[in-house]
Amino acid sequence: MRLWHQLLLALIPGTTLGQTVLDLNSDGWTVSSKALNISVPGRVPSQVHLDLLAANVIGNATLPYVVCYHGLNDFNLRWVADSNWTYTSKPIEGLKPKSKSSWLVFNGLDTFATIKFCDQFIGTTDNQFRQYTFDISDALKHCKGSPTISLEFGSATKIANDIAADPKSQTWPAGVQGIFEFPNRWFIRKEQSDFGWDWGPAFSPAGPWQNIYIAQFEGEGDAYVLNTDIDIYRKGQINHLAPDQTQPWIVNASIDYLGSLPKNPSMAIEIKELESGKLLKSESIDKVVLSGNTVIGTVIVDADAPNLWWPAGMGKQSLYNITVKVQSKDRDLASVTKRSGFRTIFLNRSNITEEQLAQGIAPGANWHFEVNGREFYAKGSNLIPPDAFWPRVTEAKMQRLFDAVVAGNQNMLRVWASGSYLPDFMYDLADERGILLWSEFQFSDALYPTDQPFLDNVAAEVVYNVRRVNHHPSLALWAGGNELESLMLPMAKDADPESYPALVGDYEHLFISLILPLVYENSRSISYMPSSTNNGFLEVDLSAPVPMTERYDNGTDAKGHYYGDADFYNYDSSTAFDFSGYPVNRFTNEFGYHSMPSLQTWRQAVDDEDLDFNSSTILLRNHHYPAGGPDTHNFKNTTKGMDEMTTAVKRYYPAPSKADPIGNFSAWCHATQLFQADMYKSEIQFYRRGSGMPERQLGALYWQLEDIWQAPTWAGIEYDGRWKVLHYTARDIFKPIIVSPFMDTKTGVLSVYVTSDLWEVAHGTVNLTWTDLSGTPITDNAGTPMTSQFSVGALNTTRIYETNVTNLPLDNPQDAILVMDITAQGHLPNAESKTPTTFTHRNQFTPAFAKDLELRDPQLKLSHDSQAGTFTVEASAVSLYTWLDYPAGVVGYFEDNAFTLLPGEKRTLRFVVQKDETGGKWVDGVSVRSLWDQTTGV
Ligand code: BMA
Repeated sequence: MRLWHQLLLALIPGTTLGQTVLDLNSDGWTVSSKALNISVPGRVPSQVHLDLLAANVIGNATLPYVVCYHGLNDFNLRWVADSNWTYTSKPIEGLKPKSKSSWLVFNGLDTFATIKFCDQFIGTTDNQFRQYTFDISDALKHCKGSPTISLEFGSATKIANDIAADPKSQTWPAGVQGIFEFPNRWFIRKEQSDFGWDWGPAFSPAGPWQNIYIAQFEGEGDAYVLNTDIDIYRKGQINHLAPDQTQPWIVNASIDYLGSLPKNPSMAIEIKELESGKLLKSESIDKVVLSGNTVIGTVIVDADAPNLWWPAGMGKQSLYNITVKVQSKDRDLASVTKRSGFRTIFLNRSNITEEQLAQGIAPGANWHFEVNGREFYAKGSNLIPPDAFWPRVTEAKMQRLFDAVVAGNQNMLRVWASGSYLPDFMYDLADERGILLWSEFQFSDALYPTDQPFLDNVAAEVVYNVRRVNHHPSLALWAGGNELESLMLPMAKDADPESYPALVGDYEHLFISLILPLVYENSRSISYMPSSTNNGFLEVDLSAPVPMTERYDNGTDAKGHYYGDADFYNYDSSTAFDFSGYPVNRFTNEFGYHSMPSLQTWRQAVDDEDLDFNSSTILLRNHHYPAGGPDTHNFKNTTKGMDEMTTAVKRYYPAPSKADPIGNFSAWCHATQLFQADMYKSEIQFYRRGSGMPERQLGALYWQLEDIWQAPTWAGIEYDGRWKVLHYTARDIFKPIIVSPFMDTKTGVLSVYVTSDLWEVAHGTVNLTWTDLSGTPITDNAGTPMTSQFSVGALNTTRIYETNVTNLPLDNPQDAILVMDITAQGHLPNAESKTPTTFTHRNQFTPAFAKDLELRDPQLKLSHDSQAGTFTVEASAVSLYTWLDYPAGVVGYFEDNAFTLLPGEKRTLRFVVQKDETGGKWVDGVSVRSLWDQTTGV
């Protein structure tokens, strides 16, 4: 049973001074719907579904995974989204009735709320992403009885439909707007994927999803800090130009407050290194700028004084605490401490220079990131909302996720447009771990309205969020939205060529004329581009009505010119491994293919009798392809997506056909993951090789890092943190130095490349070993040199071997494997030690696809050393995709997985435990299998 506490009204110490702040975040609220005759205990922050769940109205709260996500609840719980709900507080104690002024502060209401205080109307909200404040001084004076707050949330699904039905509302050419489940999401400023996406459910939650406070003021000098923008940049820095690394740092602190400050306040800024506690700067500023309810002060820090913040793998993540105090006559009026760091991060989209041309870089424009003036290879993936209900996203879970990102050798995540702006704690976790967060405004796969109220609403959202997260060194970029230039505008052009110029005009109005200046005004440190995938810009003129002239497709058509980043999906699996079809560009920010989650994960949400590829539950939980509307039974679309997975498996891998239905289901799920992982690997190694090709390709972010629920999706990490084959494979192919085979299927030419993203030359040895699948060496190593030396340049690639496979003396290409092992010495960027690091990598090539290989039983042996906490695997024949599995109840990852093991080798590995609910018993459930087992056994 859940205990309901009294509404706890705490005084918040520390950050704000001279006023009373009541914290209304607690249990003790009520959630009710008159129409449905439901009234249950609620809390803040929360959402209706979560409170209904806690009260066992929509499931059993003691079964954490079953809740909300069980079976077909995506459809069955639509009545929650389609209803209106009211959150009512208990009587609020601790308010000072005689305060000069009193304000309600909402850090986030989802989405359409009518606010009442003491039963008196206070105001309304219509944007999930904004912070709202309301003056309740009068209402408090007229309050009869004990004060209470009520928040009446209207149904977002219905309101969106009502707006769409209004004849005054904007319309767009048919077929352009991306509809997943609930329609009309583009009219409202709510997480767009709440209305369904091709990887997620459509719950459209409502509620006070962020904190609520009441601030009371007694007079001049009382200030409550609403938001703080700390902008650290090199003197003279301009967002779209490369910063000059010799310039001193400007630290610009700007505080938005409620209340009132005296006419000439001063400011004190103190900057201390987090690790050493060393004071970097302490300065009092007499000349602060007061503008509206914002107070601004600036200090200068010597160019080389701070230790720089670097992304993971490129150096340390040095952090500083910056304390900003607003003072008057030595009295502190407001004080804020933010943890920040010194770095420049710049998206270089400038034209290719003569010097670059001379280096062999193809003409066009750059499209890559530079941190502290250094270009680097961006390795990573796309982050989607980690849950359909943000209030239950815990810091512990996000720690595990971000630890997996770093363990996965990733240094950048694209925070995809159309989830939510990330909470500060996630940027904090990224700051600590060195994960760059390419962040986006929440617009995706649609064209958006441009009426003035909509623009004003967006402007407030943009300003609040840009200022809120600007101090985080992990913040890498702002992008206007997802696929707007690469997909939506071309679709609009096809659908309605006549209205196309007007539609481009609308697009530029919102994403360039409105948003760009708002980003630039609030951040000198971050680059902005209007759309996630683009061909860069022709010109930036900040005084022009459209300050950034996008290139769109106005590049030079001549072959060999490159301008932008690419987004690439191809669901025709027959060409999955044909790299001649992969995009050649400067950066790839999305690519992928979907796969099934593991059996353990399915079981968190689906009953055993439904664990079948053709069960309605499994089919309808697959949203690729999406239903395309509120129809809950679009089997046609979902079957198409399921077929893509099974067809891919059948094309390349041994198709499981096990007697035990669950065993068979599980093996099939695993097979879809093998294909997915291999396909991503094939692409990632191609893109990385491009760093040394004329396109000078400097980034690969695959779609998608993690899951929002248990379903077939593009994710590499399942809902509760379990790694799919993909995350292990990506980890392997994102290592700093890799060896990779490139087989041209048309000519039979096989080239082997070593690619490095270190910033210095590395030297090493490669061993190329041909064996048959029992592990017996092939005579004369099939004419291939066993070993050779190589050097690979900084951020470059080198071909170390080339042959024509059709000419190789192989008796039986279906019984042959080329194992490539490299060992190299090199220095990691900014490494503290002068001793070089040793890098190793193994890759393999088989002339035949896995399904045609003459596999032998590797008779895998697994042993566990409980003292050392390690697992050891041995094989008696070549073991492909050697897979260590672990039971439900524990979250973590093996140090390696899905690897090739040769007979005679021993792999000893640890399982990194991130969370254990089994009391250590999980070790007994660890098992090992390989490709061989896909078709054998139960
Ligand atoms: C791109 C993304 C997402 C989508 C994914 C998979 O379109 O930007 O919108 O979920 O591909 O289809």
